[in-house]
Amino acid sequence: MTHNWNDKNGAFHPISAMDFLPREELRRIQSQRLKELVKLAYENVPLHRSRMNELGVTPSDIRGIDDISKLPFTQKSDLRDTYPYGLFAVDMGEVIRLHASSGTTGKPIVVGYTEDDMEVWETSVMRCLLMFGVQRGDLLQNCFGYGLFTGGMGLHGGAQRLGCTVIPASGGNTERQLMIMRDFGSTAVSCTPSYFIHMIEEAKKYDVDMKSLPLKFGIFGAEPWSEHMREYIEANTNVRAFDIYGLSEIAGPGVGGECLEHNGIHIFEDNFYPEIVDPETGEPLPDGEEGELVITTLAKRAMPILRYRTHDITSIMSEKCACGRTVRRIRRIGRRSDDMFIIRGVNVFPSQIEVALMRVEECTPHYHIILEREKDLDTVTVEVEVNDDCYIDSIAQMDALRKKIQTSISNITGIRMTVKIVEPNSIPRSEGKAKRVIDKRKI
Ligand code: DLL
Repeated sequence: MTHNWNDKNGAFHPISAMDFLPREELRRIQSQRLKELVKLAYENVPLHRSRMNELGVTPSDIRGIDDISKLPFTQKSDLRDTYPYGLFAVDMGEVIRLHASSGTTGKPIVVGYTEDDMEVWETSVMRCLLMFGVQRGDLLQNCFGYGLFTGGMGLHGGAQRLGCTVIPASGGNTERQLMIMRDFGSTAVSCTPSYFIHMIEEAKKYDVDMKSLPLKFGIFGAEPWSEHMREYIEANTNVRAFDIYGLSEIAGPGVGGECLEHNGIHIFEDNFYPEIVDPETGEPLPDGEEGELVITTLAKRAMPILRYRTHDITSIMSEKCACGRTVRRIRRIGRRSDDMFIIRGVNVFPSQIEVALMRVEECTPHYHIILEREKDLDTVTVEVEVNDDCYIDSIAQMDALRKKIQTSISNITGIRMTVKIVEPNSIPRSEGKAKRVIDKRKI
């Protein structure tokens, strides 16, 4: 059988062969990798071993990929509780990179990669880029943030491996981004979709005609976005907009991406095995049914992750894709099963804001988080009540307190939020689970 390597866009690369394997061959690889992963995790990570022992499962019970549902789940709280390196399965001497992402409270969660893990990650990003049609010779302006966030370095590594010219622009300074885009002749851009829409708006101000730029590919992810946003982007630029999915705990960007069909996200399931479970019960659901995405890292060694509860709500599309790839797809992620929200690509948990507020003695635990979209950029306002005995009798004192709260929040979340001090008892008290987040954005 000949594989449809070319996938209409002419991008041939041997690495993409993994996207087109016959299903039985893929399952054989998955089974082999799962067995090795479980052994590595059981022998080297106390948390995985004790969880498996609790369920009465040993590595020898895992004979193939069909046995995956016998394994325990891993949650974000497990990364928090073993902070920073408790889930690592190898000596630190083998770990050549660390990244971090938001935890649910004050501390981030830490992820590590061996040299082989970096290859798995970067080749997965590369497979995404090839799927989009990006090739050697393309100039990728990478506006994902560089630093502990996986977005910047992840796209960078994959694009460089492919042989693209990478422009490590990182996020922010839109005027400069537009200048680079025009003067350097970027042919591809990667960033959050909301930031690119902001760039389109700003371009009018700086007299940059987006349609006359050589920019052809838009690589967007790290936050939910809609078909409506894609239409807006494609109508106002010459960019073809692609979705890229990923999460730090599993690798970073490149867990999956869209092909030219724009009908779901192909998951590179030789490296990242997807399952869907009922978010309430954790029971596995069949392909096609909507539930919570659970991912197992089949090929990572520094931090092997068994059945990670992503909290992303989607379903698996197992029908054959017209592009010829055999790796299954998931529907685009539109919502989550927890209260995490994403602001300009940064994950924020209400509990982080609560910790920040509690560090300011004048604050009470009564607060609201209001999310809005102004001029295509997300904004957050935190409304908080202060203690009755907190005496504020001048505007200067009020400003100083607001600033103190703002600093405390940005120290933990990395995001500047507007703070509004509101009258005591003005925030409705709830008998059940308090509704902290009021999301007024229309995504
Ligand atoms: O956002 C990794 C990434 C960087 C993906 C750049 C794509 C591009 P985290 O900061 O750990 O990692 O956030 C992961 O972001 O569980 C989803 O809820 C959300 N997310 C990521 N990509 C998408 C997407 C990076 N394409 C969390 N569509 C995930 C919708 C997305 N949500």
